[in-house]
Amino acid sequence: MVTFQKDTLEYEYSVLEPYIDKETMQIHYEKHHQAYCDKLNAALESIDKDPQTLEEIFETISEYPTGVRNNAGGVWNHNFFWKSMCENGSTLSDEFKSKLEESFGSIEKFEEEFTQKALNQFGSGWAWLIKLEDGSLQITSTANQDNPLMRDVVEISGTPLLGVDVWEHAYYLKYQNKRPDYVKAFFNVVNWEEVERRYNK
Ligand code: MN3
Repeated sequence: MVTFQKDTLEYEYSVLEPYIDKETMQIHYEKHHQAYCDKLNAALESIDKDPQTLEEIFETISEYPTGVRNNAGGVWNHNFFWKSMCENGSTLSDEFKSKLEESFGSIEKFEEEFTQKALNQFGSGWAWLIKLEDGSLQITSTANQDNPLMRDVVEISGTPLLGVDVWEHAYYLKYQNKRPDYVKAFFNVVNWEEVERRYNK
């Protein structure tokens, strides 16, 4: 059986400050993300499937118990989230900027729509920018730790390009109940180079 582990964090906990604080990063990575790994590995022990990758689990997610769905999502989503951010954010290329403008009208409108999705996600979940099969961009959200790659359970499926964690544990220490301030701050640390790399893959 494969033991799933979280990816190594490629930067120090403090580099996303003042937007995402060091303490939140540390607890989020060391405690929350680790807990998803541990619970996923435990949940897989009690079933007779032997998936080799998280994506393999996602492909037929409805055949797995809820514990696997929640925790496999938790492991994948956080690996993805850490790589979606970098110190001071990275610059949007002209090409991808045009792509966003074409899809949403302007960068500001993209940010507005993405923020609205993040704010309207009731309770815990994620807001996403995804790529559909025809190459077009769409903004969506998922509940809990669901992921747009879980085709048989999500409303809109696609390839995730950017995601923001809107569970309270992602922002409560610094922003308390002010999710809008957290999402606004998130845009300062988006790693657009990584987003674009995902789009072109
Ligand atoms: Mn989280």
